[in-house]
Amino acid sequence: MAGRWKNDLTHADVTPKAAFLNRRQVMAGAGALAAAGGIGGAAWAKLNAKPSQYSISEEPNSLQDITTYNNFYEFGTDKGDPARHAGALTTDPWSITIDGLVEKPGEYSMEQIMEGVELEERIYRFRCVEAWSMIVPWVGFELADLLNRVGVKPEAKYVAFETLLRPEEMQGQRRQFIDWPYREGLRLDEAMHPLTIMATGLYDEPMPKQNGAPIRLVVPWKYGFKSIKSVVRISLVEEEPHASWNQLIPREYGFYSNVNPERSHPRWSQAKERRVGGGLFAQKIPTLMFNGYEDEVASLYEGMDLINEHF
Ligand SMILES: Nc1nc2c(c(=O)[nH]1)N[C@H]1C(S)=C(S)[C@@H](COP(=O)(O)O)O[C@H]1N2
Ligand SMILES: [Mo]
Repeated sequence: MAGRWKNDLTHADVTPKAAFLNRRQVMAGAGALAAAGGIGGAAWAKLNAKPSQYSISEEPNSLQDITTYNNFYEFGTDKGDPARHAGALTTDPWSITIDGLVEKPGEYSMEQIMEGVELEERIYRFRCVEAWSMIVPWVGFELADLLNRVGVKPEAKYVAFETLLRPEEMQGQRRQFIDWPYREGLRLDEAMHPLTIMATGLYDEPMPKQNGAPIRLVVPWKYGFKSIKSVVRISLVEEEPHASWNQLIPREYGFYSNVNPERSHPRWSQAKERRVGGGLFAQKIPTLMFNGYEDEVASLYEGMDLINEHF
């Protein structure tokens, strides 16, 4: 049996989905095999992420879709640019500066951040503001875990995030249409919500560079641009922080940017979305309130006008 389960599956594998399903079966059977002396260690399991109650049961997009159709403007604005150019990014060593209203500010290396962290697989819907969507099997941990480790001071109301600024490696940063570095922000309760993760991988492998290696935010009930990639700074602050798209075109991209089929973008409807990989003639599918996470997050916005005021 061991011979059937190859441990060298790569991104270029025949069908990424089949490879993924194989690996899941392997992981499920691994304990039994190891006990029987069949396999000495989980050599194939790269991240060994545990399943999560927060995963949805929809079938994930292929690794091919997820790694070749990207928005990462630091590497260009074409959907294929990140896959072409993000290889230039040095992701090791890496550190995140955590500062502002925290008990233990500092520059934390990736190793320190990952110390004792139990990675989970989170299969989430991912909905871009441009009205396309995917299902992504992220691997990561709750941002709340990290924030609790550094200790959030009571005055903190928001969390600000920044991407790396390194135009030598990020060729898109040599053009100044975004005020680099890319920045995003969340209200503290949004940041502490269990659905909000720092992702360090997908398909049980380390994060591909075009998807925001080595560590990026994922907030599944908000439009994709809130999920900032390749994070190097997390600041706990009192005031609503600067967010790149909100600052660039505030009329179109609100600070909250919760997925909302009832609030059109000024230039297009948000009622439906195109599932990437569905083929040219696939029907658009209805967009769900809070991207399908309404039961979990609607209470965060009670009493707020999400159409005119806090979109
Ligand atoms: N630093 C940075 N983060 C970013 C972006 C970006 O251009 N730069 N694009 C955002 C947008 S618009 C989307 S839709 C998602 C895309 O994530 P993906 O390529 O992993 O699907 O990343 C978001 N995070
Ligand atoms: Mo996006």
